[in-house]
Amino acid sequence: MPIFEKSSESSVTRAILSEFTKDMEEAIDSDVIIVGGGPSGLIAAYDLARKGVDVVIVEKNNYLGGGFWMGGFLMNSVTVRAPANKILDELEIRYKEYENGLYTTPGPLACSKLITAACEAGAKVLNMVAFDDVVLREQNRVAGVVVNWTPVNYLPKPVACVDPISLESKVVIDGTGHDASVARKLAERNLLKIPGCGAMWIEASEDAVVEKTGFVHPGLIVVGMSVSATYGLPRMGPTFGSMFLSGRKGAELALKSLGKDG
Ligand code: 48F
Repeated sequence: MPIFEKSSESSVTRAILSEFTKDMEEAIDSDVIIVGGGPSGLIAAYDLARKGVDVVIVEKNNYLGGGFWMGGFLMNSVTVRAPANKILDELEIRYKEYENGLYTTPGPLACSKLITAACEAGAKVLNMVAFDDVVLREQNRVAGVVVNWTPVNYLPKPVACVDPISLESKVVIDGTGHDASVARKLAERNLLKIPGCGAMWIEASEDAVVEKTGFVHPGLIVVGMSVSATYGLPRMGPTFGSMFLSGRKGAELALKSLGKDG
């Protein structure tokens, strides 16, 4: 007596393909595209999706979480400074106080719970999909992204001529971390200047990243470390409170521009 229900190779392949086709069709037009599924992008996705916004995360890796799986130097504990621990409370992620206002939580636990929160809230995910370029409309407003399969970037030259496709959205959020990939594309076209991150200074950088989070160009919001790269702010290393608060602020600004903040 077999343990599992009867099925076949063709049914399994069809099941995957039909779901993929549906997911892809839904991602073609959305309210908000978030490029990069690190901690700042995930918080933005979580906040937007639970407010009923149609949100798509474009992530070049086959996993979400970015740098949030580890706390630096391949050590698992990630740190968060007050008041961002309130977001850990909200997501029911357990943590410990190390010293006044400085908290630690295991990266694998915190990261997987944040991913779960964003996905459960309804954020759609396209993984192994790399941002390649922006869609620009009148007055150079960012109106979407041009994407390709991540592996295409690693093909040998003779077979690398695979055209990308485009996805449209009302707002794009750059959550690509230090790369600031979306903002950098605008810089390539002389529409922005990107100085890159400054040297390490945790104390100053976390406040500055949250303060500067916002629209850098019509249609484009920067969150997380892409804010730092875009404005030349100091880097902060393995502490994540400002990634949460920046992602949350980015979501609020997106909601406002969509007229859904009421
Ligand atoms: O780097 P990442 O975790 O960005 P973040 O949300 O958080 C930064 C912290 O992890 C840490 C720090 C402060 O605490 O210094 O570094 O700002 O996540 C960025 C995500 O974007 C994806 C990348 O794989 C990662 O998951 N990404 C980067 N470039 C692209 C991209 C691209 N061109 N297309 C799609 N995804």
